[in-house]
Amino acid sequence: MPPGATVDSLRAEVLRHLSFTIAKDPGHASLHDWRMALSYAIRDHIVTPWYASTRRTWDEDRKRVYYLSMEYLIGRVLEDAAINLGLRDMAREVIEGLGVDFNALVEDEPDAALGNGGLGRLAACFMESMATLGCPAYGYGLRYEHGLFRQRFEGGRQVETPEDWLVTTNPWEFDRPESAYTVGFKGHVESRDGRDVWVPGETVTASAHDTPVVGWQGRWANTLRLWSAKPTTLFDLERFNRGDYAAATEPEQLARTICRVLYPDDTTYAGKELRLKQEFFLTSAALQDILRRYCYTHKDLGRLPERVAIQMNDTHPAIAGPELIRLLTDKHGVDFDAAMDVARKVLGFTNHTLLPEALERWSTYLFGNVLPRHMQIIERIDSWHRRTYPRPHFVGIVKHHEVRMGELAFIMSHKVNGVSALHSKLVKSSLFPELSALHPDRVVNQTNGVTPRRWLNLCNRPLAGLITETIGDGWQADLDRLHELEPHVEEAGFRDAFAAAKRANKVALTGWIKDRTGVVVSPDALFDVQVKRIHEYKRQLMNVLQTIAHWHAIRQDPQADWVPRVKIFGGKSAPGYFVAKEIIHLINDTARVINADPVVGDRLKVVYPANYNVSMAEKLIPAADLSEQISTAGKEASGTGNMKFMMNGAPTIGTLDGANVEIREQVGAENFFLFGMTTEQVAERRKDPDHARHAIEASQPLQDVLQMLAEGRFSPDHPDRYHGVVDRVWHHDYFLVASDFAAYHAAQAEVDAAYRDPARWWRMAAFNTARSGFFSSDRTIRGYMQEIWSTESAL
Ligand code: B1N
Repeated sequence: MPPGATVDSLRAEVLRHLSFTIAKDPGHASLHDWRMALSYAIRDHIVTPWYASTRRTWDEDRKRVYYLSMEYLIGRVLEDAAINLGLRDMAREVIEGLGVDFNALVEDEPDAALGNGGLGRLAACFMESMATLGCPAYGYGLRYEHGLFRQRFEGGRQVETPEDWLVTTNPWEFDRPESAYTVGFKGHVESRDGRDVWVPGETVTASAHDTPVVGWQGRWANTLRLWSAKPTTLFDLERFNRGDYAAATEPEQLARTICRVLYPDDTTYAGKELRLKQEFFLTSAALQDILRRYCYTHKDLGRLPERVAIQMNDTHPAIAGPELIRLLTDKHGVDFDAAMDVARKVLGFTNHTLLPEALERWSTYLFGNVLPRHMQIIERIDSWHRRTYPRPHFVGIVKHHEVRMGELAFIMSHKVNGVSALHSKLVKSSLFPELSALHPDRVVNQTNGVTPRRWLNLCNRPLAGLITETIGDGWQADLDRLHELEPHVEEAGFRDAFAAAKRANKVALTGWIKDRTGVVVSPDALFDVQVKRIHEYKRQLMNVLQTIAHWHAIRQDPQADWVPRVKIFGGKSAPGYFVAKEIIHLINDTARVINADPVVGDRLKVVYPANYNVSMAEKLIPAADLSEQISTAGKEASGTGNMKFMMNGAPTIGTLDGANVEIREQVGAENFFLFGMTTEQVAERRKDPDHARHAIEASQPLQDVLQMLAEGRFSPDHPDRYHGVVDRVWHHDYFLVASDFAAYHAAQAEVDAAYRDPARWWRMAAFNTARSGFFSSDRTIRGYMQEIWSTESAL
């Protein structure tokens, strides 16, 4: 808690902001006004540690980490900042004392949704952990005017509407118009005095907006610097005077489009010119800012790696390699070989997916048009690498008239990392086999993690309270201490308290589900949750097919001893991803039929609240009994939702994919519902061209489900709606839904058996929490600091 902060002083600060910042009197203030007043009052307490951290970093000439990411999926800020400052309970008391509903005030804040899914949320967790650990760092990103679209269902179909988080003032950002840089596009390259000079055809100005990120207990704060684009010249007065009004506003148009909207695709690559411009805009502004800050106190750019580490979050900012070379050579007169040496010591690259459809490659035509000087530099890097590391069949950066951003990022980095043990192994062996052979020490692993401050302490107050009661305070910043819970797991009293905490969260969620979806569910049922982006490889389809099989079995024998279940789905599809949208429609159609079935009643309900986001995750995950992590082995690079469920005491039903492998290792095989083929078995299985047919013929439940779908049981208004789905399972089942179905169905029966035995179940659940310490993003960040960034904590 900040020294001297009391309920009285905080109340006075809130009232002062209400009067003098918002200019409202308490009798006429709206919920929004109160939220703004409290946000400013809390923000004031961040400024002191923020300023102190920045000062210390300058005074001690510390190495800084720069995290470059096109996405930051932050969620709400107010409660997170308050809890880290130790002011949350005080804030609640102040606000309730003023006659305002604190929960409603917190929920009035829009989510900052500047990301699609796991990759963006990871960046947000990393920012929080770097602040908690006192790692001097800046996050660089784009200040999208519209974050990830809002999802609605119309007749069960996903409909997207624009998101509008900046419509009301964002109290967490500070505009820094003095930190501005020019970013160019297009044009041509000229030779002047033997040096190549890029003369851009278009320019925009990048202008900074800073958000402080405060760590646990307010001991350190870093900066998230988001760029917005401004026209370099307001408009072309000469053209305007000639009467060419449209052309006169072209610079404004370009600037407005660049930061207008987040690309809503997760793990697909579109190849759009605007996306390339966004990526270069972020990267160039960030690098200019980094070099300016370095040159403020240092002269020798050769020693940049001693003070600067830059991490590329996937290939999206991989243009950082050539841009750094350009700035060092063209602007600062460093020679090419020296620049290559510096760049490669400074840059690190994290790969987040093996899916070929996500790997960025630009046509040399488009790339050369938008970034002509960078195209030249990339060709020079490519031939430098071929010369320096000769190899007979080498795959270079430029091939078949395409620039491959993965290879570029690999070559320009001193370390390349995957995001789970399995994924990093596959990065080495299947994604970059040639490059890994040439650079055997380059690929390393850093298994993902999540911040326990938001994903346990903030979102699950009942469980956080129980943990503190049992092992004392301090686990929030030292999550391995959760192991101290293990001896208590054998005590019935502790297990009862653990179950009671879960029940409190489930009761709260039932009310919320009723409000959001109209469906009444019982907190006595097993809450089975699959929340994540909708994608074929994540196999929500397998989950819904199994739900139908389960429904069918209940109907056959309604009086049997069924464990009541609520199947909870959440997630968005990319707007253009037809197959994923069909799966959404199917889940909603299935829910409608099952929830209205009087024979089944409370034994099975299906709910799919629209618009899954960070704030919804904070409600669903603490109330989950079972975590669905059922991707085709080898496809989910890591997953981070899986870690949040584990922390909150929900055992996993899952495949040996991504971080599931390590979750199972940590929690013990007896506390994990494993099923399905391994990565190797998946490859083997695909060799059988009739794998799906063989699997369907061997499973009566699956046959029945596909039959019902084909007959239109879930789409009576449009009986052939799911013919495409059925046909794909039979004939184009690339993600092996059919082949893993029977094992999944059997594992679900295992779950029921475990749930029937409360002592067994709560033991499993509590072990999940007790053994989740490894998945703190603090552990991940320590790994990056030691093995990639060579940097130390300033605390
Ligand atoms: O990154 C997460 C992982 O936990 C997930 O397994 C992985 O799927 C996710 C292109 C991506 N990989 N690639 C993306 C996002 C946006 C985009 O435009 C690709 N997201 C992931 C964190 O490591």
